[in-house]
Amino acid sequence: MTSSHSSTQFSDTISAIVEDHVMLITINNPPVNAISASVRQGLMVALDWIETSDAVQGVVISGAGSTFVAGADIKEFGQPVTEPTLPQVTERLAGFNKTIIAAVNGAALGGGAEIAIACHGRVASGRSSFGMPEVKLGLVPGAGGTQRLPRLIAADLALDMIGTGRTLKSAESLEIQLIDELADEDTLITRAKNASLKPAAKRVTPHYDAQKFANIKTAILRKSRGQNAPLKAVELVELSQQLDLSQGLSQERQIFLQLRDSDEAKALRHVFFAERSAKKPAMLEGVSPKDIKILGVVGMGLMGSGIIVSALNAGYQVIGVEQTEEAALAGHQHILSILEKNLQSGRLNTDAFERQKKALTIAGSLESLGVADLVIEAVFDDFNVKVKLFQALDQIVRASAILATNTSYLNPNEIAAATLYPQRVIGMHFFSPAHIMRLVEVIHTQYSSLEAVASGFAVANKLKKLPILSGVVEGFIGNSIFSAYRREAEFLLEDGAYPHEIDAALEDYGFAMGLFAVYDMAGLEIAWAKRKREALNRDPQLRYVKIADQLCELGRFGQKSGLGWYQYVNGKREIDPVVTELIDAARREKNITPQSFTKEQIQQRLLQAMQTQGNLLMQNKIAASASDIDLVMINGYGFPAHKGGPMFAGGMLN
Ligand code: T1G
Repeated sequence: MTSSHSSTQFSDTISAIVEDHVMLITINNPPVNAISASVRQGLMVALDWIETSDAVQGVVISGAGSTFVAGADIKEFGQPVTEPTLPQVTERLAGFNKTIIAAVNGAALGGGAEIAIACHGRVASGRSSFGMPEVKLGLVPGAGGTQRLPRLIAADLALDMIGTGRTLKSAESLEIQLIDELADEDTLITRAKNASLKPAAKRVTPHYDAQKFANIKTAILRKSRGQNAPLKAVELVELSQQLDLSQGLSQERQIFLQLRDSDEAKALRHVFFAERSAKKPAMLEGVSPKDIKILGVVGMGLMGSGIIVSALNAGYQVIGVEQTEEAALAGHQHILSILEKNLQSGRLNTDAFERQKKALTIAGSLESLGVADLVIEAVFDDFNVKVKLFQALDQIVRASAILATNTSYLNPNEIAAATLYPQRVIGMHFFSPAHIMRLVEVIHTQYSSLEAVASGFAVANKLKKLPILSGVVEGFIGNSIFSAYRREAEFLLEDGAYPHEIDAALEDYGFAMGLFAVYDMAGLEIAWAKRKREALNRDPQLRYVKIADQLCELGRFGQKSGLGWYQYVNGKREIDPVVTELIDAARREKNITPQSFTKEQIQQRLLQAMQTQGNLLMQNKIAASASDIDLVMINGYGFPAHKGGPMFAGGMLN
């Protein structure tokens, strides 16, 4: 402990100053004031000091910078535990003999929220937010949150926060009495100090709506899909209404320690840090992106409209272009309907709604794109159509402008090579619906300048997307792995498994929906058209399963035609004996004696297929890392995050 006449340092990350009989403790552990061992030790030493000090009558705890405390230091998980533990710190705060007020100056997440809740009162700024995101890390709050929060706010609201991990803004936190006072930035500390000089408020546990509690519980359990942490979160919040505080806290501790070392928690920690490292690709280190202000989007169909909505939401000026005025108007209507939905759902306030509408210009010709800094094309996925478009744009946009193709399967190298300035061409592969799906594969062609790639990456970040860099190969990272896993699934059909068995194995593993059910939902005809295009060049030596083609030849294109891999009776998915017979016939034709497969065997074969393709993508420098591949499959193809992604699940990152 070091002290100067003004401030005392209780550890590297904990400093304090005494003013007007109040000690103001600041947690300063950049970048987000995570609760490291130094923070815990510093807080305990500070409390020891205060306990014996007559000069101090009240205590205020706040965070340095724009974050209050973003929770326990996730980097410490998996390491040996260093005392004091966070539960010991929150226990001390809650039972302290002088009033302690949390001055919540920003995000109070996980252990950060638990520190604030263990304090005797909370004064927060408009910038503050509260969240218990532990379930997103395969955990439950482990420092009293599951027991103290349901005693501070209504238990149904506590269950919602802890079971979903959602973050509450300051207004809602005040409404539900999670905070006592809302202050603006300048008066936050003063008002907290005043509150700390009063006796700790006597709190009565608010009543809660049992029906709402039951509904929230059902929703959490339904969404958990094999994850353990949400189930434990529900269990602990229920226990908070049955046990006394200390019994509840020891239950929480036990369950927290079990979950902390679980595979689920390790997988979700991997995903957490994978997302952070994907933000800083080595290839773009030190490369400054262009300053993109005006975005052009050509093609205002489903994908184009989604991209435009994301761009408006991110504050860009947007020019939407369609081949004809009617098509442009239709696209405009669709975009307005999405914005109106966002307004009605409260995702947008009226000012933002009006601002976004004004930021969009639509046109029936390309001429209006001369002012665009970046143009993204989302037109029909045909090579000639895209090349003709980019060649036209070459004559319209500035030489410094960037052109991005949203192709899923075409070769961006060949598209770029056909333009005047190939170095300014990149790929930006969005996923449908583009205003909802987070993933964007940012494609660097053999010609792309690093500046162009960095600019596409920066735009995707500003769109609040998860950009992942990919080189050029057919289907880039996501679709090439998806093709490998689909192929293996079709091999499994011939080898003895049926679509419903494979889908059951995938849903058991944690996928929201099995592969064949997804197929039927998306429609079988697009992939069929692609297979027919490829048929001429297909290597006859390679194993090929004809069943999907046979389904399409029979006009079975999926859910919309009522028949696909399954039959849909009154919209309900059912096994179809016609498909079973098609599969049996395919086996007989190839003299394959069907085997029976366990769920685990099916899961392993499909995972192996994804990992093999993943390794190939890394060897060929298409994917920069295995964790990038995991993020693509989790955010674009429904791979369960609590398994960490195919590469992590394959032990390639353990
Ligand atoms: N521990 C360690 N490092 C963290 C961290 C944490 N809790 N949170 C962020 N970082 C690092 C991150 O890796 C990155 O590092 C840098 O900070 C900036 O993060 C007992 C057990 C706060 C909303 O789940 O959600 O408390 O890459 O890029 O976009 O009950 O970070 O620069 O080296 O994300 O501005 C619960 C996790 C923990 C919150 C800021 N807490 N963090 O977002 O920056 S479990 C959380 C976030 C817990 C207790 C339990 C976000 C953020 P680097 P960033 P951002």
